[in-house]
Amino acid sequence: MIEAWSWPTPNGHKVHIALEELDLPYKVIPVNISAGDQFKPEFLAINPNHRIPAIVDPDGPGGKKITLFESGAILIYLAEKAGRLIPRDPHARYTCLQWLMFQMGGVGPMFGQYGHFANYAPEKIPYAIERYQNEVIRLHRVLEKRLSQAEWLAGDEYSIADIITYPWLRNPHRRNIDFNDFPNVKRWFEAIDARPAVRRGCAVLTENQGQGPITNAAREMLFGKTQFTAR
Ligand SMILES: N[C@@H](CCC(=O)N[C@@H](CS)C(=O)NCC(=O)O)C(=O)O
Repeated sequence: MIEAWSWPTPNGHKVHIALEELDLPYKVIPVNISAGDQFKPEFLAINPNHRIPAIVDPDGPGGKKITLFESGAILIYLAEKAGRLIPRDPHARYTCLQWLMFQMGGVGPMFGQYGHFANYAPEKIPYAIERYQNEVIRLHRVLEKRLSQAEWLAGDEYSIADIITYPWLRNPHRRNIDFNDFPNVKRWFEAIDARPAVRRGCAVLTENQGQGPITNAAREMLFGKTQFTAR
C-alpha cells in the first residue's frame, strides 16, 4: 500500500486528493511540520529537502519500491500508475504538464511567500507584502484567462493540473482575493470543490490543523535556525 507522508497543508492536500480521485489504497503517515517531524532521520531518508509531501510505494515501477518527494513528481507518478487524470493525447498531456509546472513554480511559491510576509514575518515589510500581493493577483489573472478559454487547465479533461492548483486557491479572502473578480476561476474552483473525492482528500489529517496564531515553538521550527542547520 502507498504510504503518504504528509500534513494538512495545500501541498499535502494535493496528494490526498489525487489518491482519493484515483482510488489508490493508501495509508497516511503524519509528519507534524510544526513539531519538527520533517527533520527526523526516517523522513530525511525519504526527502532530504525536509518538506511534505513524500510517498513510498512498495509496488513501484517494475514491482520495485519507489520513494518520491515534490508534489508535482508525486502527482505525475500517481496519475501514470493509475492510468487516469493525465491526458493520453500528447498535446493535451504536455499542456497538462505545463500548467502543473506553472503551479509548482508560480502559484505555490508566490502564494506561500505572500502568506509568509503578510501573516508570519516578525516585522511587516510593505515592499514584500505588496510584491507578493501583486504576484497573487497577476497569477489569478493568468488562470482566469486560461479558464476563459478552456473548461479545465489541461483543456477538455479534469486532470492533475487542476488537482495540484486547487488547494492553493482555497480561502481566497486570506490573500485579499474576491472570486467575483475572476468568474472563470470561480466556476472552475466550485466545480472541483464539489467533487466527493476532493471533499474526502481535504478532510485528511484536518483534525491536526492548528487553530489560532502560530506558537513560538512552531515559528522556530518552520522559520528559525533549525531550517538552516546543515544536514
Ligand atoms: N515544492 C514542494 C513544496 C513542499 C512544501 O513547501 N511543504 C511545506 C508544507 S506546505 C513543508 O513541508 N514545510 C515544512 C518546513 O518548511 O519545514 C512540493 O510541492 O512538494
